[in-house]
Amino acid sequence: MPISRVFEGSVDYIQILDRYGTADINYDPNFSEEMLKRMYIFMVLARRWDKKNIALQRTGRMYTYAPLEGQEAIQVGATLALEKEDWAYPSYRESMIYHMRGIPLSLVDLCWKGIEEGLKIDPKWKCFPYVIPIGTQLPQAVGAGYALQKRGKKGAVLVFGGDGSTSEGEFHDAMNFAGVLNTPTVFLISNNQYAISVPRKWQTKSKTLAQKALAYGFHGVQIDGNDIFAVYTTVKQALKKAREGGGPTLIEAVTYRIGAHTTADDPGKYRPKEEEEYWRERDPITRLQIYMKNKGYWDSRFEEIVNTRCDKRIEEALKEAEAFKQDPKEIFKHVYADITEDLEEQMKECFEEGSQ
Ligand SMILES: Cc1ncc(C[n+]2csc(CCOP(=O)(O)OP(=O)(O)O)c2C)c(N)n1
Repeated sequence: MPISRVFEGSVDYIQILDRYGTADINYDPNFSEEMLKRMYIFMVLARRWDKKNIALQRTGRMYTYAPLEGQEAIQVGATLALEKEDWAYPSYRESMIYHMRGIPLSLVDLCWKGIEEGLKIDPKWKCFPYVIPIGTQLPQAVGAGYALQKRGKKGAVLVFGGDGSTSEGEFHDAMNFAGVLNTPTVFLISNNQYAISVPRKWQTKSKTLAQKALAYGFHGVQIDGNDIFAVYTTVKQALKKAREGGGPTLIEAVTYRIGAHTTADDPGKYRPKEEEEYWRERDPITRLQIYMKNKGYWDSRFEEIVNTRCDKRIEEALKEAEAFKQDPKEIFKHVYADITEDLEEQMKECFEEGSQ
């Protein structure tokens, strides 16, 4: 019986900047001082904004919020790799993408304050509002890429998801269509090890998430998601390939959610403390800081200026967001296109005199 191998595949892992802040000599992109500072400032802004939001939620000034600490390199590195003509489909944990695409931070704040206005994003920013049903943005992004392709327009689509999203049917639908139609789609999966309390090993028996691309006929690669050089370089290459008609890529960015899933979650109930310590030692901001310090681009004075400016921007945006007057009835109006009878009833009940 003749036996021949009909398929063979492998997945590479890419890390350029290690946890001690040392870049691989062969792959160091040698970014300019300006670019390194941009990367650093956006990551610091993301982290300080995140901490502020958690504090605001605790004091009732913000609704349920999805913390991003530890995952800054993915959102900042990937957004910097986008060109103007590209589209971004963020997931709910990649809030900084909106602001980096040009959307005022005050609008992002509004969105986390549960105010619909925050999700009314002008199409000029080429950034889709995030969706809460897990994975639904994936086929939408493939459709958007297909539309660009059909209309002969320039640009690629970068879509984000979590490790949990790879178990959804939408992920597989999206991957299949992207492969078959050769759409200009870059799937960036932030493997932060957990989908709420479900660990990565319960999502799939596959050794990597990246290898799932091979089954759909395109390239998959795993990267260190806490290494902004690896994120930027890999996403940049994948977007270029997509724009040039080379089709989709799946990038699995290995990272860790340092905080809770949302402000309504307590990770202490399902994660060992040592795990958090392990990942804190691999912090994306610290390693870039060491790299920049070694180049003479970072010192404590620079740090002070960055922190002060970021805090000022955060405070100004918050002031603007808090000045926004929303009719509280609005929150009942966007669940369905037309308000249903029972929602109407709930709304009345809620605003009856004397009700809390
Ligand atoms: C279709 C669907 N099922 C369940 C949920 C509830 N849910 C909200 S977040 C979440 C976990 C998602 O994990 P992952 O995709 O890894 O992203 P992460 O939150 O870790 O960034 C789940 C199950 C949902 N929002 N949508």
